[in-house]
Amino acid sequence: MGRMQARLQNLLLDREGPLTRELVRAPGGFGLGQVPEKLKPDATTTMVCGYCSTGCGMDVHMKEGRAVNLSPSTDYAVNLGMACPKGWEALTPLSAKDRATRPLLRDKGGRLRPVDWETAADTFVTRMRAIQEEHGPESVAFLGTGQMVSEELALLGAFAKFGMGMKHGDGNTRQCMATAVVAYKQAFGFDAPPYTYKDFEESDVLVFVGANPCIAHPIMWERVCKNPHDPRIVVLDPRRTETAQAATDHVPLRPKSDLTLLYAIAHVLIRDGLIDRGFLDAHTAGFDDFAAHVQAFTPERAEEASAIPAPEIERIARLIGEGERVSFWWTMGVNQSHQGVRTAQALINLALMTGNIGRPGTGANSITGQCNAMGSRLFSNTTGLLGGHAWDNAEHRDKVGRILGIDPARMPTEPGWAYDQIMEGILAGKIRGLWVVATNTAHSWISQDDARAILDRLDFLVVQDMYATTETVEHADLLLPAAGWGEKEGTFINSERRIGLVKQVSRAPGEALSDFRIFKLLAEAWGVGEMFRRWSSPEATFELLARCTAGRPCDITGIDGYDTLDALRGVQWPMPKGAQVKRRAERRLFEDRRFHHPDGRAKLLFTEPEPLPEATSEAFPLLLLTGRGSSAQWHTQTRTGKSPVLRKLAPNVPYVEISPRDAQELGIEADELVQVRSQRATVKAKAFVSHVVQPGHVFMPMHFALTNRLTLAAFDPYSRQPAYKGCAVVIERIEMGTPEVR
Ligand SMILES: Nc1nc2c(c(=O)[nH]1)N[C@H]1C(S)=C(S)[C@@H](COP(=O)(O)OP(=O)(O)OC[C@H]3O[C@@H](n4cnc5c(=O)[nH]c(N)nc54)[C@H](O)[C@@H]3O)O[C@H]1N2
Ligand SMILES: Nc1nc2c(c(=O)[nH]1)N[C@H]1C(S)=C(S)[C@@H](COP(=O)(O)OP(=O)(O)OC[C@H]3O[C@@H](n4cnc5c(=O)[nH]c(N)nc54)[C@H](O)[C@@H]3O)O[C@H]1N2
Ligand code: SF4
Ligand SMILES: [Mo]
Repeated sequence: MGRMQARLQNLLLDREGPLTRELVRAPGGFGLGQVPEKLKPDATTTMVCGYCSTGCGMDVHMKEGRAVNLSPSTDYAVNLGMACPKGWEALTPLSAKDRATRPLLRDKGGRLRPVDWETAADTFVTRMRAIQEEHGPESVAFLGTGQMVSEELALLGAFAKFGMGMKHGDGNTRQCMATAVVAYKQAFGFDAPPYTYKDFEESDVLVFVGANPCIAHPIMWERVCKNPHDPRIVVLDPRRTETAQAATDHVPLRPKSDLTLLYAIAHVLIRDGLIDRGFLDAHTAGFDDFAAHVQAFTPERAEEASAIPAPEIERIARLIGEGERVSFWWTMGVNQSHQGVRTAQALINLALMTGNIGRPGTGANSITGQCNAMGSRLFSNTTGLLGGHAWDNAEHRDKVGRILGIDPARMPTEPGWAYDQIMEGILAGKIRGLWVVATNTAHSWISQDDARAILDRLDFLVVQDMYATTETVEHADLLLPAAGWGEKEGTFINSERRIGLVKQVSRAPGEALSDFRIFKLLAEAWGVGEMFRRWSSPEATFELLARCTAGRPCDITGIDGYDTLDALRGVQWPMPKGAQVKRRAERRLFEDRRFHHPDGRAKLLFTEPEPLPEATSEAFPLLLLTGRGSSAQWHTQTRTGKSPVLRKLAPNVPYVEISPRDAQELGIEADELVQVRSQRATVKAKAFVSHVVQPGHVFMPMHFALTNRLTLAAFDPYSRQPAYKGCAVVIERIEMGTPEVR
């Protein structure tokens, strides 16, 4: 038996019975510590949820070594005994019938056929290598995710870039958080969301911009509801969302007019002396230029842009200026915009101008999306070198190289391409091989007809997923079957920077392997297994990653292993060596008012607002907004779609929300099937006639693949995040003789 075969056999043997210590240590074995032996067969264990970035703690109840049920933890600082429907139903999707259980390889006839892991690994290596040999090492790329544990993200990024010699790799975090990352880096000197969830309870004014936490972060919203200060809750959203309905003040601004409106608020604050000059002088840079810039942004000018009356803008400005503890929260209504970074920074500026940072109940706070978007920001090796380092810094490369035992000469010296550049690279024939891990590009990427055509141009597409039926798998040449949340261990970082533990409470079906094991296997097959010896298990990897953070703002060298995370009930970064952190502690950043730029000051940044990339016109008179439809649906629904309970809690057919006035003008009845057309595509959806959307706007949830057939590929210039919210469409009745939608 060859060496490779022996390793593979060990790998698969592990899956049959409980993994013994002997097997872990066996020569040639992967040496991956496994959790089941740690778990008592009928005990209850604790871990964090694998959907959204809230990061709720769950008590998972085991019977005969397998999870049978779960309930939200009452002693976890995040959720205090609460969970949303997805969390309660988190185990169900694991036993779905369409789980990927064996590697599948597309044959000459175009059909995906089962192969063994050895063939899969061999094919991966042979095909990727052949492409690199013909077109250069940079002709293969990867797309990762914010939905794997940090240990896996890091191993993927390290193997791809240091082992395989890839230069370009990005992830779905680009679709989601890139804007916040850039906004924070430029303003604070480091990607540092400053808040703790306790701030939801401690504010007396909360300003939510382009965020719908009632649906997207229901347990964060529960924390808002626990606020004892009878707070003012201001919601800036073109739609009258569930959150807007529950707020004290809804500002239904025109889409993407936020920038102008926020500048007008700054204008009023300065004009009326409602700013904290002492704070600005001592801890910030750029205020005078900013003040000069917003001089021209009168409430009247903002009224014209936003359709919010000037006196109302003045009123909101005063609420902010006169509040004691004001917090600003933003999500995708800001990030997914052609001017997202500067809009986020306009919010940061408001917090800085009013001294609302580093104190309880304050902050310029970006709410993250996926369970481990924050982990991907620190450890994915995409935009930055792992552990909060920079590619173009030789000292950083040396330090990380030393800790990992990897030659820094193997490290790229600049960031690779962003997601959209990788897609463009495929179109230009520069990228020929792509490895997509835990994201569903053919559903979620913007302007999807183009996206699918682009995927089909690849010489070799590898998809690594839990399910064999995703839209992206349809385009794959090779499918690698992955274990999901609950079937492997590792750590997630939530929105408030809390590192939480994920455990194995169930066995993956068939021959599916954890992503960690798949990466180890492929590294062996590639011939660089030795390079990743130190990454012997997820926990050993965590320890390596922690060491890499030494001296960075995200320093977690004080966390000595998973047991500490468990004992403290999650830990918010930073926790440097020697730091004393209490169990269930809730900590915020910048209490010392020192930011991460060399001069310790935060920067106020600004720009001229730009028009929408695609304005409405006579032919396309309506503006399409997209986003989350319900708390029971997750993204492309590969997971939530498998739960009969969750399916009952949300509409199962594609729909478009339209205002009663527009519906009447177009002669559209409630629940009628209509045609939605953009310059890219025409799709059919049910008309939901609702006051939630304003006349002139329509909304479609992102949970159905057809929504992104309509969207326009436009991006923020600084973050390269797609502008998913705002393209021009027309809605038409389907009458006799209407041509079939293709
Ligand atoms: N149930 C559920 N929860 C989720 C997810 C899910 O799929 N399902 N996904 C998770 C992820 S990854 C993310 S990123 C978050 C997203 O969480 P959110 O950002 O809260 O959700 P969205 O619905 O995408 O967008 C929020 C709001 O932005 C508004 N908006 C659109 N354009 C504008 C604008 O120009 N200005 C302003 N002010 N508002 C605008 C929309 O009307 C929408 O109500 O949710 C996370 N939580
Ligand atoms: N129109 C529109 N489009 C949008 C958005 C919008 O608001 N409007 N929002 C954007 C945002 S914010 C986001 S975050 C993206 C999300 O877009 P995607 O990342 O494409 O969405 P998911 O459905 O979460 O895809 C995750 C994939 O990983 C698989 N998976 C889950 N767990 C694991 C695992 O542990 N290992 C492996 N290997 N696979 C796993 C799932 O089966 C699924 O196929 O969508 C973006 N697209
Ligand atoms: S709010 Fe988010 S983390 Fe909490 S249970 Fe729901 S999906 Fe899971
Ligand atoms: Mo997201």
